[in-house]
Amino acid sequence: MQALRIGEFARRVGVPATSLRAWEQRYGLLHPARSAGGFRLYGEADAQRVAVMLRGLEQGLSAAEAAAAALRSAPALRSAPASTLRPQTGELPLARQQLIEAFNTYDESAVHTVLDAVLAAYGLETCLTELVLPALSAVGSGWERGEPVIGQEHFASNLIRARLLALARLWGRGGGPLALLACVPREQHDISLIAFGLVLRTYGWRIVFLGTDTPISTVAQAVAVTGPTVCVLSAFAPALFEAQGPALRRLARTAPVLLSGPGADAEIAQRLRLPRLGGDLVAAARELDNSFGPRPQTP
Ligand code: B12
Repeated sequence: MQALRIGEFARRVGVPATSLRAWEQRYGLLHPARSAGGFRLYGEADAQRVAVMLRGLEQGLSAAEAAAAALRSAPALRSAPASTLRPQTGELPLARQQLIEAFNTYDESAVHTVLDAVLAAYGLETCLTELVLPALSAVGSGWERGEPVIGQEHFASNLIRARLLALARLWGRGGGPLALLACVPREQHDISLIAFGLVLRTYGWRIVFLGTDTPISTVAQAVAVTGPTVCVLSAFAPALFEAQGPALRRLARTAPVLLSGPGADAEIAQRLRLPRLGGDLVAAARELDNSFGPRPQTP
């Protein structure tokens, strides 16, 4: 996220500028840089501390307690035993190991501690791409090898899903372009779609999220009501898109429809004559913003 003035930053994080200023003055929650003209500029680390603060408030903490938790979250990872920490590049692999270990031992508070620390220290994109999604896939790969990890995998995915949706609070607010996100019928994997929405949000987009296993008729109804800039549909297997071919073609007459997720391969996109968002989800969010996002005004 680029450095932002208070108004735009407030819009991005979904908190009024007056509250942000109060949190900065009272608790030192925000650490703005200064522009050449002396304006305060807020960045990703500030946004993450606000996210941790909001989570604390939602859990019923007082503002002072939530701010303290947000400020504590950054050093938490660094306070791991020195023998197990390598500076800089070693920190994220270690955090990943800690997270997988926390999943495997059903240790909920350890999961939150690692997530809070990495979110505050590295920001959202890195937390998603270097920590959360690889750790989820690693838990899943034990399942692939026939190891008894279904309990751990359910535990991990429920916790992660809840954490990501907490960060998504008010992601529909603001004045940016609107993305309608849904998983196609019979698709239960929505965590990566939520992650995609969170990254897109950092570009100033608004999100309407319909979640797993959504009938295309329901998507069409939501398109009619919300008039999205784009409609991004996700599936982990191409067959799930294939099964909805005619309905997807009809939907594409009402809004730009993009196929996404591991099931959105080039072949199915060509067969259905619909564009797809390829690659990893951070690159996909950037690509979408480049193609459909607001253009700077030319004088
Ligand atoms: C968590 C999980 C679940 C959870 C989902 C929770 C949720 N709400 O999302 C639950 C328990 C519901 C589940 C259920 C099932 N699952 Co599951 N699940 C997983 C697991 C462990 C993680 C999935 C995940 O989010 N990965 C993180 C993603 C982001 O990683 P990725 O695939 O590398 O994605 C990259 C790109 O493809 C792209 N991308 C991915 N998604 C998106 C979305 C957008 C918008 C964009 C732009 C890009 C993008 O970005 C990523 C890189 O940045 C995987 C294991 C794995 N290796 O992934 C299995 C896995 C996906 N599941 C699998 C299976 C088989 C199932 C079940 C059928 C199991 C069963 N017998 O019941 C069911 C039913 C699924 C259904 N009908 O939809 C298989 C899929 C095989 C396949 N290709 O069809 C996997 C790979 C495990 C395996 N090897 O067996 N699962």
